[in-house]
Amino acid sequence: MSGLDTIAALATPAGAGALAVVRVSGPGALQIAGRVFRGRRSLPESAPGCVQRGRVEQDGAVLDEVLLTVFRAPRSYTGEDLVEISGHGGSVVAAAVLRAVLAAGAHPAPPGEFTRRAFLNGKMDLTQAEAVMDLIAARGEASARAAAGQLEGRLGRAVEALRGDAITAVAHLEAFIDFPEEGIDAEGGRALLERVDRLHGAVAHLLSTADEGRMLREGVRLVIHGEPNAGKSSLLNLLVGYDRAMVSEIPGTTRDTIEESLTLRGIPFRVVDTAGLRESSDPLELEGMRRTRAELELADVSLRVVDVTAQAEAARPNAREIRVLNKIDLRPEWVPGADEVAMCCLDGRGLEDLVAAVIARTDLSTLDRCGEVIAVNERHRHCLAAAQNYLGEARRSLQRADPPELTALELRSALAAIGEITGAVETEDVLDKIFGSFCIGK
Ligand SMILES: Nc1nc2c(ncn2[C@@H]2O[C@H](COP(=O)(O)OP(=O)(O)O)[C@@H](O)[C@H]2O)c(=O)[nH]1
Ligand SMILES: [Mg+2]
Repeated sequence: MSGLDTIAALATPAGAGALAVVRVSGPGALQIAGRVFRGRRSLPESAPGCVQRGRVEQDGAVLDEVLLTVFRAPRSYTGEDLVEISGHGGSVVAAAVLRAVLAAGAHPAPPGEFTRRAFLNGKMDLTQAEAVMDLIAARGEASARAAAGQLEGRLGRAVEALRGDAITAVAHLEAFIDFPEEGIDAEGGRALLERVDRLHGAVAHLLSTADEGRMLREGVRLVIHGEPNAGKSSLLNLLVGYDRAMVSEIPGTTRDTIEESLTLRGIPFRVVDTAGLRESSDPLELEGMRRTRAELELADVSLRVVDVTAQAEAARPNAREIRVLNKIDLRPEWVPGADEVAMCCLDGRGLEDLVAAVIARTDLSTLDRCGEVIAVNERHRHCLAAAQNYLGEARRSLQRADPPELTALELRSALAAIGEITGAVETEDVLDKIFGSFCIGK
């Protein structure tokens, strides 16, 4: 689709609601909306930011009474002329308004097209465009706050700062390339090495937020495991608040893993109940146990459920594991140790302690912190990991005292990988930096 098309789509969810908003964006937005809208003033002449009441009509029939808002390029979400038609939120009426706009000359917008145009028109960088999607998809308040921070530009600014440093380093090297007879002197080499090291550290720091980013976006993987009959399925049911998994006194009831989504104190989780681990020759149970082990490999936090009435097993310390001493109602004298929580899944005793312990293990402990957190996504992680590799190569190249062209090659690759995060183009910037900060003509 060319950028010159005018696109339209329903911006609110399908179904009955108070309002439905049809968005129209592109050079023909006002003309097209003007063909279906009957208000006091003609749309193409209306002032930016103006809201008008009127009717949407098609072939002389009134479809809806609406409020229409006009945004003029470049001061709109997409950076193009944009019209928002706010009508009644019935699925039939909203679809009819959209059809009328399409019949008047707009093209149906593909998914994400409004935000894609906002990026192409420089209204936001790529991390902000991604944050729009994250904010909409957020399943917990913590995720929403982190996404709002990214939308506001927090990650974009951090990446731009990295890029600025990388550009300076490249510019520094370019100066040596321009005067090859002099080579990189010892002091210049040391300064460059320090700069590359700092950059490497900053990239590593951003990279270290990838786990938090995944947990906030996809949910923390919480895996419940333990011996048969310990009360694992009872715990899952207690956490999700309804009888999701079958519970019985027959060991081996849960054969397959069962996964459910839930939110605890604003943090999204994916809770997995698993088949108990024990000696067995039943092929179905063996497959269930294989799945249990596979889930444990992926767990962010695991809950080892122990039946306090059964033989106590030796505790194996594990930073990501919490021991749940279940059936405490049958052994009220039992006192939990560190990294242990006493529970009764029948009446929910200990649940608050368990939730607190789980959240403490996620590193996302407080919502306030999530408001400040920079948590990169998988794409950013990929770019940062590439940048880290190139910076490592650049470092080795400097230490070997390679010709500056070779080191510059690695640094430029790092710069490109970093620039990919925000969608920036780097070559012009490098040239600007060189001419701006070095006295090449000297
Ligand atoms: N007294 C008592 N019984 C429990 C408790 N939690 C689970 N049970 C019982 O223990 C049995 C096994 O529970 P289940 O959740 O199926 O265990 P799983 O095999 O680990 O999934 C069932 O009969 C439950 O009702 C508890 O806290 N106290
Ligand atoms: Mg079970």
